[in-house]
Amino acid sequence: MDQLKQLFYEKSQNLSKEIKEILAEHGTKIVDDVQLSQVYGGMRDITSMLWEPSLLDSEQGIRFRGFSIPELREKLPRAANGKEPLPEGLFWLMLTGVLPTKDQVKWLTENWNRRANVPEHVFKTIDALPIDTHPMTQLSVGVMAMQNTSVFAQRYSSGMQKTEYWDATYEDTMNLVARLPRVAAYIFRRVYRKEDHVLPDISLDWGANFAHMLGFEDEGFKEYMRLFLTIHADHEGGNASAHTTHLVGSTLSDPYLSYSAALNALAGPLHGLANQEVVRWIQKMVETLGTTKPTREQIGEYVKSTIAGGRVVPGYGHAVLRKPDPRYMAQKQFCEDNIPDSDLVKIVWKIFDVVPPILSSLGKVKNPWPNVDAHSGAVLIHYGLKEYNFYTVIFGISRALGVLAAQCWSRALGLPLERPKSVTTEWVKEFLAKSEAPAEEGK
Ligand code: HAX
Repeated sequence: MDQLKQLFYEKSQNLSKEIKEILAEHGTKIVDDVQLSQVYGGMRDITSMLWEPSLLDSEQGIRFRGFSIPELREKLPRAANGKEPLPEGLFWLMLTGVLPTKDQVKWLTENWNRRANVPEHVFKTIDALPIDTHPMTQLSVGVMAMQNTSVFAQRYSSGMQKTEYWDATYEDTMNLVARLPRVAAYIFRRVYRKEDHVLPDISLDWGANFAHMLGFEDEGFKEYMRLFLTIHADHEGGNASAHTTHLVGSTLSDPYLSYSAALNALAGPLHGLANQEVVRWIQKMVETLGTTKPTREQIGEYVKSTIAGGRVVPGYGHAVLRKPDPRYMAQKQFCEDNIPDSDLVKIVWKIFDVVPPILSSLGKVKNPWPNVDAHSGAVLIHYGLKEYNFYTVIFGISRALGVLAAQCWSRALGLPLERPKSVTTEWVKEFLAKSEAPAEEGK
């Protein structure tokens, strides 16, 4: 058994035992109550699922196994001469709850490099799609095309025992994460670089190799890619891509099937597609205003016209957060340190000055602050990756780390099929009539 698998096995066995004890003693404790407005309101905030890799606080933002993003940027191992964390280290942390050493991260990079071979039929499947198919759809199809190699599916059909599910899920997770950058880069070069593909360089870490296969050799871009792939990896379990992975995986669909489903959720404009929408929106603003250096007043008028047109301001607002997203702030800091003079980045910062008061003045927006997607596009454009339809793919590659680590935990803990209760409005009316009846009778 490899060292990461061994550590994960020990940790998950211990937690499994602890959970049994917790449930035996406290299984009937009430952790939440549900209001009718939440039933109609996208189940917002209902405490109802388990997700080990990370936890979101509405004020402080995401914590991965207790570590905030600034702490991770300080504590996780880095590349030689690099300042940003290696995403491999975050995966180790999410899977085991333990910060890895530099040597452990090196081992993981090498392990993924050994697993990274993508079967030829996957490329042929992608090639069969029309070139104008959205890159997120191409990635989802590419992942589905790899499903025939699922260790979980193969072992399940040969009668695998329940106690072995975690092992097969771990193998699929490691193989899939290792292969994803190659598949994503293939799609990028196919669509935007006339099929001039770049082979992997196994001397590089996971993030830098991805940048290399996309065709970007700039060290600044490689550092940003490591940061990007770290901060987008997980956002607890209730967001659409994570929850989709959890739901689909709970039927014992293997990691390829569940993660492909997650990509389809991430591809929605209210979720991951927002990063491409932000850039499209800024470019339209620059075009409409006729300047790459708009004033705050000009930006304010443009924001108001977006809202008056019945559209949302992309990159702003969040279902849980009530403060500026620490993932936005990490990117802002990266830009202040590395590319403070980019015109586009400066526009992103001016938008931050202008949008929150306007959204607050509407009186209905619960969080007027920027989220992660408000910043990333401007940085990618600065380094030359201008093809914004590809941005959500990069988000998707990162998100694999969190949702698949969580899937390993779900299978190790033996979590069951997910099946919440739904109701009809007819049911609601009857429920209200019954709950109001005693008070009426008492009059
Ligand atoms: N611009 C304009 N109006 C906004 C808004 C924004 N950025 N954010 C919220 N609102 C509006 C909502 O549309 C809603 O209006 P109606 O009642 O008229 O329908 C009202 O304010 C209340 O919404 P909310 O409770 O504050 O927000 P939700 O939890 O319902 O939705 C969203 C959260 C992120 C979907 C929302 O803020 C939004 O649409 N933002 C823009 C898109 C975006 O940036 N998405 C990425 C989010 C982060 C993420 O998942 N990344 O992957």
